[in-house]
Amino acid sequence: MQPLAKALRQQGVDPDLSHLIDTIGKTCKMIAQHLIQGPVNKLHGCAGTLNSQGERQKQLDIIANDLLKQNLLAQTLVSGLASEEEEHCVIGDPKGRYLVVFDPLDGSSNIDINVSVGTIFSILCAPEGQIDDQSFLQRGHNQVAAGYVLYGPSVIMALTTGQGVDMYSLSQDGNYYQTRHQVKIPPHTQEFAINMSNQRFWDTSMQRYIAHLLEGEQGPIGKRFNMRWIASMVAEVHRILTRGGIFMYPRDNRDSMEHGKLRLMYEGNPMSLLVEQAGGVSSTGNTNIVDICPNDIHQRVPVILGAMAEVKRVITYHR
Ligand code: P6P
Repeated sequence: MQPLAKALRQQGVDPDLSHLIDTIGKTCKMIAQHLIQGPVNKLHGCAGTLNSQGERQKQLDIIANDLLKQNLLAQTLVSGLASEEEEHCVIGDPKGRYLVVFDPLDGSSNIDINVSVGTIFSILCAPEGQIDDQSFLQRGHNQVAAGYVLYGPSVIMALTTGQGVDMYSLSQDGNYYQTRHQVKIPPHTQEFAINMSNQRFWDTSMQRYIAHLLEGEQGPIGKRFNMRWIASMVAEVHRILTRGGIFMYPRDNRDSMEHGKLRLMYEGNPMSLLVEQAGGVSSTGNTNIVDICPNDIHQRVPVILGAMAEVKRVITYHR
């Protein structure tokens, strides 16, 4: 098995981009250590603060965010970063080539119950001139790299630089080693992930699709489905990249959910690039997520991603 740096070199990835990805990987090792030590160091629970979107912050949300900011801003490669935990972008080195967008600890409601959480990252090229929030408003297919680090029984990075998806597992020697190469999502599936408790709020198109899906062999879809819901997008996407499936977080008719719950820039786009690079599809139900022209770094987006044939079926229900 080859280490991350060697694998990126062999793929001909720009050395600066490789160095930036390595920095993210090293920072996620630090985050993993804080997660392991969480209970002993009394780092579980809320910090008593709200993030810029009024969401209660866990102590480990803040620690993960601070570690990523500190290590990325120490790089001359980074001209700016944006984070779920920061209202506006944070300016880096004016000569930096890259912008980094991240959700430092996705699924953090799972921390206190010791269920998998993850760091999601997206790397864009920095435009010329002074960096501000507008600089980040680039379509998902502009990403030069995207990935996540899943903190589960193993610490695993899934990464794409536009040449397919590879997975790297953290070893005791502190290095990430390639354990999956050119991951592919099977086009068909019998496993779906959605928060069923929101069923009464969905659009009728989503209600009809899920109703048909639950009718199993006797229904119009004609096959039985199994269900999973981990409430951690990183874990759901990792399952889909590993064994297939479809994940949905649709919009619904509640006030704050007209565009869904998940964030385009640091959840929707990086996960959509990974899924598309692995042969899957990622859609709002009406348009490919990576084609959306963003208008705000924290905008929300409905997400339907995974097995190509199943996502395309959901899209037909939206028409
Ligand atoms: P719900 C975690 O808070 C997250 O942003 C995603 O990781 C996850 O898929 C979703 O929200 C879970 O949402 O409404 O089921 O708690």
